[in-house]
Amino acid sequence: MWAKRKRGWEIPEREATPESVFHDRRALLKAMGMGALVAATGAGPLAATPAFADADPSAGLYPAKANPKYVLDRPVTAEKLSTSYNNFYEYTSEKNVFEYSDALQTRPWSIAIDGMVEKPMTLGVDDLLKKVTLEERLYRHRCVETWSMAVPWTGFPMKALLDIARPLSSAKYVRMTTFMDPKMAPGQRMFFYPWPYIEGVTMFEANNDLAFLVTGMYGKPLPKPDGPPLRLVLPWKYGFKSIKSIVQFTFTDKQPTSFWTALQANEYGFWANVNPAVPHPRWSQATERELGENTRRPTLIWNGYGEYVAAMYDGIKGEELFR
Ligand SMILES: Nc1nc2c(c(=O)[nH]1)N[C@H]1C(S)=C(S)[C@@H](COP(=O)(O)O)O[C@H]1N2
Ligand SMILES: [Mo]
Repeated sequence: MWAKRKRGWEIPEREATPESVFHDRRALLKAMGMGALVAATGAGPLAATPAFADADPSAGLYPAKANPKYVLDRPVTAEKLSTSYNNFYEYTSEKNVFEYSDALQTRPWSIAIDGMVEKPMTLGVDDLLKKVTLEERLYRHRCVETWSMAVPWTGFPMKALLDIARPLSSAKYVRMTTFMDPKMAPGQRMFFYPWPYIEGVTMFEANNDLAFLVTGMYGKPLPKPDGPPLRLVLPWKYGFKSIKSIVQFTFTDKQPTSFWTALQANEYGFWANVNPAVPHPRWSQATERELGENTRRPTLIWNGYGEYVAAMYDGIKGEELFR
């Protein structure tokens, strides 16, 4: 069984999940009618990995040209690990998302751009893809739970989305929202979570070179567990900021309250910049374990991306930048 197959980099679920929402997963899955599905998947997690072979109208855009500016200090994580050990609470609060995420239907997929913009609009993801140029970037990813990975993402700079959206100068933040559809995402029937998943960044952050809207990985469209057809990747922040399967970008002058902040504000703040010196209330952030590796590596401030991002935070006083 997946749940018993504990690998070196995993930390116990009870440590990774806020106490206030730690429920009996088995009872919950049963209540959602998923008990049988879990029990039936006896072949082991990797054997059960689906082929992600859905017809995808964007498939011809891959592989995209690599941007050589972003280099890694560690090997690229094996694709079979980064697509079978995931956080996507819309499907499950455990890591075997791939056992459920085939239910995610990524076409048709509408994206709304609204709030403080010159003209609100809704466009299909394939129309959006026609307006941007895809490129591949190697980025490190650091989850707040202390696992990490290094991935070749394909996408376009968030800046390009701002050019399409034309926000008003009064806009200070971009609030992003994941789809809401409990029929397609059984995890959204877990009523104690504040669905839908929401995240936000400042306009400065959205304009930063590193802010990347991702549509693919490993030279192919994003597999279902990783949040297709469009997700954010912010490599200097804890992974929970990198919202998946986005359906709405709202420009606003109010700091958005994210899913995790709404759930547990004392543990998950707005800024969530990676910092090894600031522990999570329930564990240290000093080191991390790459998926597939057994020894821990030191975690770097800003996840090693300080040269690109640290200056954005120079003037900010009295706020918790690292939680
Ligand atoms: N909609 C949504 N986005 C999400 C999450 C989620 O549960 N739902 N989990 C976040 C967390 S905690 C992490 S670490 C990353 C994981 O991305 P990956 O599964 O592609 O590694 O997605 C983030 N984006
Ligand atoms: Mo995470």
